[in-house]
Amino acid sequence: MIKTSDNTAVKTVLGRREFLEKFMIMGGTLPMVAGASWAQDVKGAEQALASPTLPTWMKTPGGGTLDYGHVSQFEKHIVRTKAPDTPQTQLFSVWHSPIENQPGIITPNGLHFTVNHNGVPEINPEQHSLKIHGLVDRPIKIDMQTLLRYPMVSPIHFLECAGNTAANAVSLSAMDLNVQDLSGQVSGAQYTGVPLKYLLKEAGVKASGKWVIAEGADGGSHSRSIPISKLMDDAFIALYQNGERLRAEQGYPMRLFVPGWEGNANVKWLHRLEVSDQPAFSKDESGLYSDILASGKIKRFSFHMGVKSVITRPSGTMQLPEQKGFYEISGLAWSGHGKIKKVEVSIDEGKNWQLAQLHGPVLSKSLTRFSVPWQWDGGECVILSRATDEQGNVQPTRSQWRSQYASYSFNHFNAIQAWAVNKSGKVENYYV
Ligand SMILES: Nc1nc2c(c(=O)[nH]1)N[C@H]1C(S)=C(S)[C@@H](COP(=O)(O)O)O[C@H]1N2
Ligand SMILES: [Mo]
Repeated sequence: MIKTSDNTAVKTVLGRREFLEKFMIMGGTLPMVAGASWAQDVKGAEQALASPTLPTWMKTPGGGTLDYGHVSQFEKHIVRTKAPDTPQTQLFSVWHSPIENQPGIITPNGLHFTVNHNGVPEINPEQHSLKIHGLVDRPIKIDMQTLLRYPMVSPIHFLECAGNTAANAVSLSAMDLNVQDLSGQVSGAQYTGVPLKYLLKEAGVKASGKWVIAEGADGGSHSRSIPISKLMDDAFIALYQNGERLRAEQGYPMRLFVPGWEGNANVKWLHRLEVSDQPAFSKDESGLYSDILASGKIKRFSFHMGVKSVITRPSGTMQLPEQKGFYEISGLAWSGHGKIKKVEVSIDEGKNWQLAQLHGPVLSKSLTRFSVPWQWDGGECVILSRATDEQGNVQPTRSQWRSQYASYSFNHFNAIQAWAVNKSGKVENYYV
């Protein structure tokens, strides 16, 4: 029984027996308790209702509703965690997403990974604006209210830090870490924002304008040089993430979003775009975020994030609950070059490969969920996944990747991730 708004009690639910009878007449089948007939089930259900051992939530009115909801108290242990072995301060911090607990391709905003070089500024949107100047015909300054009136797009994209999975790039032996610690600097979200081509056309880029220096309003003035061609293609000013305004950590009130490009180039707290004829070689694009080749030379401007995949279940440090039996191998694949074309999975250390199912939607520069069913025979095995994108880029092996770079270079690591499963069902990071 429930009460309607005018306080009359109405019978809205069938009695337990009525429900079960109607259900059976309609040809429904219920999951049976082993060995019990359905009549016994009904009896059992009636006894259970009368029982004093019913949980309190079945015997008492529920609580109130919050004006801004949060996760169940029983799910509060699923949180971002700090990058292991990275000296962190309030200013420089790196937090990883719990991707082993994420189904699908969208990361909840509160769990999005985050990298901040100068803390998280609290910006008052009323005092914030976007300036576009330099090699333009008409320098412009747009306040937030005006920007929010522009036409917007809402694509789904991944974002990955160039330093994601660095431990596997540089550590000589595979560290026994979980996938959050190893590869949690990647997340997926639906962004909503204003395409940059509208704004650049409004400002009128001069023929000599080839680059844009994007600067953040954080204390360290994080800045990156981006070729105009990318900004005229699919880049946008992100204002929303997963249906709400950006969180402070993600760049509120606005960030630059350059789909498929390394996290660092997606300048948060954006306040200035300076059109230039050459890149700025700012500290943020020359120091920590460069790739050192095996020859010792630096590969300049490696913007794209390469094709990559990782099995998130089962993954590092997990314990399979049964010694053998049915499991689903499930993971994430993505590429900064476009859509994922296929993901192959091996359960025998790469000797044989099978095609994984891609769960739609399969979107360009977005996380893509894949899975294969797996009947574990209880023996030791090594499981791996290998992604190929629509441009034909294939994930390299770790040794193929390593041969290109200096031993200490760690950015853009996209090699195949292997997990070893031992006889007792323990899953561990493993190099193939
Ligand atoms: N202004 C500013 N933008 C920034 C950063 C920063 O410290 N300041 N960090 C960059 C780095 S290294 C990454 S990986 C991404 C992370 O974005 P996120 O915190 O939304 O995950 O933001 C980039 N943009
Ligand atoms: Mo990053």
